Amino acid sequence: MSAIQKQDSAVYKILDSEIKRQSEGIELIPSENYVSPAILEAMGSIFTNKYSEGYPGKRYYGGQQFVDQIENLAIERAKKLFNAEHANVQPYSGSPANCAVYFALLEYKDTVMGLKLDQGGHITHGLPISFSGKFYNFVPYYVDPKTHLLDYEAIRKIALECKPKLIVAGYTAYPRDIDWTAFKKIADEVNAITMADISHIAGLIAGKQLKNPFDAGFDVVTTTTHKTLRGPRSAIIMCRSKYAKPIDKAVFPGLQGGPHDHITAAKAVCFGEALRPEFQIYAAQIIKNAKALADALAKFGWKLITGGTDNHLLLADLTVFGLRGMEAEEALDKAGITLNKNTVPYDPRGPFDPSGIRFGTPAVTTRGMKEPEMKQIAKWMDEVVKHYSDNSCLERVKIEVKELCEKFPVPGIE
Ligand code: DSN
Repeated sequence: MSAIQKQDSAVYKILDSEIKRQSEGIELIPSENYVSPAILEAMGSIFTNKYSEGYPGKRYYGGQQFVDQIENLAIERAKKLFNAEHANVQPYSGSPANCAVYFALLEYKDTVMGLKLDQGGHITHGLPISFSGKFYNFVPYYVDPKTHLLDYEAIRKIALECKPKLIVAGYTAYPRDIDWTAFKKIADEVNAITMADISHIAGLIAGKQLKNPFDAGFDVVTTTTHKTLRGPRSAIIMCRSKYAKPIDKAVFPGLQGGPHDHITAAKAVCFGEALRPEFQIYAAQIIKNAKALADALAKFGWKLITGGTDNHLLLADLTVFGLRGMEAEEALDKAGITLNKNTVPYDPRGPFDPSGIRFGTPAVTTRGMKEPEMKQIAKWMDEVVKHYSDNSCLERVKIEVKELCEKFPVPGIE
């Protein structure tokens, strides 16, 4: 960072503080991770200087010899990683990727099914004030009110009634495995297109720890690349060949102009990393760590939604301890532990001040932390939550957190 330091002290100062925050604290936001130095280099590379509207071999600017190579490499690696017939690596991020799929395969006001946002869906899965809810007739499905698990029979009944053109499966706060085959069966009964948004669990699928929706016959799979997949902040769309043309057309020129070629380069590096056998060990450890965290918190009397986890994330209802998600998030932040407040299924409170918190293990696992560290983190979380207004407790935990973090450096931070 010597160039920034020399040229722009205001930016340097802020960046330096963020480096300190990331290295001295425990990151439990389940959608965050630390990229490798190679991915950081690709994101900061001279590919950022290039414009390349179009696709490899058919561009609207000159000088594409090497951009075409990098985009083709990213495409081939993505296809191999997820066993996909077609991949588009140009979407800027998850919401634009989902938007492109709808734009390609639906007409205005077509019926679509998605899990209700406050039960673990996503804004692009039909939130009424987002483009998805405004342009399409989203019919929500729900988790079971008692078990908080997906109830496939109840989902089937809604599908038979509303006859959706497309069904979205894939979640931001669902701690359990997804039965892709059950979704595909429901969709086939009503002749609907199947779309999996695997943004949260892409790394666990690529690392062969969770099932791949394409193996169950899904038509379209979207994913961000920066969560468990541990790549740059971006997204890709994969699909069966028969949907390739409309989806490519929807991405460019339908919704986007020039792709971000430096990010495409970083996606190629990310997919290369995820294709290595070590990545499977990483993905397995994410789940082992999440389960260890769940077990330890359950012993402290925590109310975990669905009782635990099959993946990288956990959701806890904190009202049993007499505090709200926001209070817990703030207290844990002061103690050097970052996570996010989150609604729990059938939450009587709203999304800005919900009953729960959401947390997970992708980032701490990247740092090399394992089950013993998860036990320690659970102990700190429990102490903070049960003494959230006791500043001396929060300050002591912050010091202890920093001591642990010093033993587990963040990749890319020296
Ligand atoms: N914002 C992401 C998350 O945190 O889950 C979803 O897009």
